[in-house]
Amino acid sequence: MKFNQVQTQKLIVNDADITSRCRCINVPGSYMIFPRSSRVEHQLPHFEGVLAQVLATPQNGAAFVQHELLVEANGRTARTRDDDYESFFYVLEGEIEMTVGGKARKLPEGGFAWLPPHEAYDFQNKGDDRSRVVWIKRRYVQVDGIAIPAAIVAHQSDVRADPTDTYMEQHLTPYEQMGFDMGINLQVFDPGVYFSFVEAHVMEHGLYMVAGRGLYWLNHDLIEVQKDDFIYMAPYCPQFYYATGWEKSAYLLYKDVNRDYELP
Ligand code: UGY
Ligand code: MN
Repeated sequence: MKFNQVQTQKLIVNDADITSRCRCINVPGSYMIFPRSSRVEHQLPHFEGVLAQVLATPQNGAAFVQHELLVEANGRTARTRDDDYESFFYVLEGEIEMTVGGKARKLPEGGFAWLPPHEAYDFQNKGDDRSRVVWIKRRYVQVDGIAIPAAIVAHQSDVRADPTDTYMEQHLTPYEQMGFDMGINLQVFDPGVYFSFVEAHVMEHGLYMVAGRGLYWLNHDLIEVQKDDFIYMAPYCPQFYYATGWEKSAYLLYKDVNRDYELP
């Protein structure tokens, strides 16, 4: 709460064009652009010293939940968690120490963890500075004959980068394995690189810009995006990315994968 209160006061004092400069866009059923400057935090049960910016939920049509957690110095899970959901954590800034299966691991910037449902875990920020952590969770869809994968705790630098037709991609969850229904990748673009076609697909996306800037074309709207923006894309939203600026741009992308669809 402190964070945005400070920002809001600055805008009120200095500027008379607050709404015309607003970059937050919500097109229900299609997409949402959610920059940090428009976010409001709240607390979640059983965390201490942690504020959550809620990015995607069933409230905006998503079949997953995505938060940005602001973990203050000494902020932590207040008790060992054992969630019904599968979870993915990615450190945007700072460091947390995460304990999974009784083993503590430091997760610095770029560190991540994927946890199957009911994997007990704790985390704590043992540093002096605030950490920022993306947390994505969803209900795991178990399939007869396909084993639930074991937890992964790693760093993005451990993961191979593969070229696609135009950009580089790292699978932080190895979703070429059918046990994973949560596809998480890092997509990295040199300036000037763009998709080779307009994508449209049933999978939804939670997209977090981690570096650089670009133009996102979403359902025929062209929007400038930059580091720290969150984008939600609904199923079938037509999408095209064009990397601009002078440095590489990159984003962390959630997509639902590897499962068939139920009929009503
Ligand atoms: O794989 C994807 O769906 C990905 N290329 N989409 C995106 O980056 N918007
Ligand atoms: Mn896509």
